[in-house]
Amino acid sequence: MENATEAARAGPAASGTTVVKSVCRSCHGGCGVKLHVQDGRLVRVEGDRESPLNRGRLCPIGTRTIDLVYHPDRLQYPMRRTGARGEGKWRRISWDEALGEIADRLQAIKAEFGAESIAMGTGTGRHHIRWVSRFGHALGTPNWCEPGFAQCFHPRINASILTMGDLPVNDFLSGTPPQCIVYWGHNPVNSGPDGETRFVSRDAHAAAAKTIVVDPRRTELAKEADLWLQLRPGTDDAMALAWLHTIIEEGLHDRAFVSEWTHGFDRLAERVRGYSPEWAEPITWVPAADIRAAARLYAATRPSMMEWGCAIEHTPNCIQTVRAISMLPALTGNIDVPGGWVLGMKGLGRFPSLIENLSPEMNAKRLGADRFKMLGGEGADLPAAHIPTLLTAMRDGVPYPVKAFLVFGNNTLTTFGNARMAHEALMKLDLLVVADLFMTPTCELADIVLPAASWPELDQLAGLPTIAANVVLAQRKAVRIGECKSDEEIFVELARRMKLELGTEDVDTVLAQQLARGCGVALDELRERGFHSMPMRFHKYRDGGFRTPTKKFEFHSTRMESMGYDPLPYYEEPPESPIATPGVAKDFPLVLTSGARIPFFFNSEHRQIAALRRAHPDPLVEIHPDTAAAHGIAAGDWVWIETLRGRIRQKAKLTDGIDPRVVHVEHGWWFPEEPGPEHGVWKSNANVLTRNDPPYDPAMGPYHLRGLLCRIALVRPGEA
Ligand SMILES: Nc1nc2c(c(=O)[nH]1)N[C@H]1C(S)=C(S)[C@@H](COP(=O)(O)OP(=O)(O)OC[C@H]3O[C@@H](n4cnc5c(=O)[nH]c(N)nc54)[C@H](O)[C@@H]3O)O[C@H]1N2
Ligand SMILES: Nc1nc2c(c(=O)[nH]1)N[C@H]1C(S)=C(S)[C@@H](COP(=O)(O)OP(=O)(O)OC[C@H]3O[C@@H](n4cnc5c(=O)[nH]c(N)nc54)[C@H](O)[C@@H]3O)O[C@H]1N2
Ligand code: SF4
Ligand SMILES: [Mo]
Repeated sequence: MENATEAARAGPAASGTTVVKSVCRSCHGGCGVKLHVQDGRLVRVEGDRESPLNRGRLCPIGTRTIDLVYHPDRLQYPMRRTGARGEGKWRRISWDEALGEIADRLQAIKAEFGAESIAMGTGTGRHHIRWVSRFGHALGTPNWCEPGFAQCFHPRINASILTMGDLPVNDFLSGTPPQCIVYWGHNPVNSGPDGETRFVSRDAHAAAAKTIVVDPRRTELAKEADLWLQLRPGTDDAMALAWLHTIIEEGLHDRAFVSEWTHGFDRLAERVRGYSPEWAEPITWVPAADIRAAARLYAATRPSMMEWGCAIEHTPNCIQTVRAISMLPALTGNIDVPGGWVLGMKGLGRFPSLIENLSPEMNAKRLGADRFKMLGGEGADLPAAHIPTLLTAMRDGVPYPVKAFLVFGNNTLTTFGNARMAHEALMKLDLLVVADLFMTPTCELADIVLPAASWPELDQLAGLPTIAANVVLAQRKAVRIGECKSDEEIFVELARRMKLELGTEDVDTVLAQQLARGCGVALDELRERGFHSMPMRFHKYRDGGFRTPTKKFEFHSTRMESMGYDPLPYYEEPPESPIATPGVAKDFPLVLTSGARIPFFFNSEHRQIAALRRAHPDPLVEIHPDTAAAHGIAAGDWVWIETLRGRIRQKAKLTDGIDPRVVHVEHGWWFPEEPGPEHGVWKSNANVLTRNDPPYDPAMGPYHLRGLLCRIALVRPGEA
């Protein structure tokens, strides 16, 4: 049997069981695992004690892998809709029929409207993320999207590449403990976050002498911190500018590093002169003395890690916020040092994205590329389409029609800003194909649904930028369920069926090429061990400089300047806020933030896994007890949360760890147990509340997910 032979190669185990070394990818991933297989069935998932990224530990989600793989609701064969779009009527079809129909309809749409009218979509940090754009490029379309490129991690990646030539991550593995850690809009003990695993992050936390937390909510990390700055959501730019001001005005910066290795220090000093902690206090709601104390503590304590998270990317001033925060480690000499920020060792070679298949004219058609050059054009590492612009093209046909959307692992209706608008757009398509593990509310709108293999069912590689600085990991297929195929296999089969000139090599060939261009370890050898650690080098910029035009860390960004964006960071009030729109604030007086990660779910996933759902059965809205009392709300009551876009309900969790003027809602909620086709997607979905209309970040296009205006009310009997 195919599965058993594959497993046998990976090593012996007790009585009839084989053990396959792999990597968990239920979050962005990284934890080493041993998959125990008996008679072709996964019987145990064990943390790999040898893996430097988790040393045998697994989080609640990883622990429930078997429940995910064998869940009775898993999609196991392709389906075609029989009723109207979104009516929820389906019939089983064969792969042959599914791929045949998709191929024919794509050829017809391409012939009539051009390749650009076909868009590709995927979800955050998936194993197959790069394969989605690869297939799109092979097909000839420049339009592909992923929420992370719009809104999460990729603003950090692209801004870092422009600023210092590479994405920095924290040095968790060299054994040098950080003296200080700053958690800025990031809660890595709950999130299996980007660029690290929660376990290496916890170990660093335990070793750190000092910690500082910048977060509107009193998280577990905030409770333990030396300093907690409880800022107003959406004001991270003002906070970061005040830190820069303090460090520079007080001369706390690392003069040797700054003078030898940075560009534009004087211009930065001039820019931040007016951004004092006193200036920032009324904007951020944090006392100036606390801001100053944090900047001083941070500058005085080295080496220091900057743990930054997606909260800083969820406003339309995202790029300048990211840039301002990225300058703090440079000012304090914490770049590419043990126990600080490090630049990666490039274990994986560049992925063959096939973007060279697109002509300059086709590249120019990428939706949003003309405006958002750091997302869709010359300032992007891998250019992507701008999601609101793409949805508008689907819904309204401008600037040109988008007729087909092929979605590989994204729950569009729950995770894109302004979910109602996303729904209107999907309803207008000629062809919607969704590959997923489960029948999500987004799948329910499709023409064809494809059953995707879950992570223990497929082969892949993983490494920076999604995981660790000097480690490359092999993900291994241990089992297969029903007729599922991996996303990568689906792309290869579809490319072959459409007789495309590119993108038809089998998966292993591409993986082997990528490895050969990187750390050079052979695929088989890597698969046997599960991971490969390269020797880490620090201060790599000392040979030849940073990979920027000036060869320096650029406070003043020459590339942003040449693209027509402000080369220095600035403050901009979120477009909907008590300060920007006092008129709206009269009716919607509370500041709304969303999306803080829950350890039991990954974004919109895992609500159907009984053990995880028991641990967190309902969506919770966090409210200060005084605010709740003023609205007649008690703990556990269902509460309406309403913005200019719409209203949802979540259950009240009262906590004095949140400012009385702020409310936090959980994101990603739908209810797999409720009847289709909606599965309760409009009930508690945070993105009914958010917006995706302008203004956007001028360089990258992010819209507004955190720091909006809302009001709350008790849900009365009979109202729900
Ligand atoms: N209001 C608000 N909205 C947010 C956020 C927030 O903080 N607040 N966070 C934003 C962020 S940072 C992100 S990155 C996005 C995430 O948005 P998404 O990427 O959409 O998030 P997920 O729910 O993790 O994944 C989507 C789907 O992928 C499926 N899936 C899992 N594994 C596979 C696989 O191997 N193959 C296939 N084909 N499918 C698979 C899952 O079943 C799920 O239905 O959400 C964003 N939305
Ligand atoms: N278990 C689990 N792991 C996950 C995910 C998941 O859903 N579940 N999602 C994955 C994804 S896509 C991502 S991007 C990462 C995200 O993981 P993180 O980067 O850790 O982000 P969050 O947990 O969303 O938010 C971190 C903190 O930001 C705070 N916050 C809210 N608004 C603001 C603000 O305006 N400013 C500041 N400074 N802080 C604010 C929240 O209170 C929260 O404590 O986690 C990934 N890993
Ligand atoms: S933290 Fe992520 S990779 Fe690690 S066990 Fe949990 S879900 Fe898997
Ligand atoms: Mo994300």
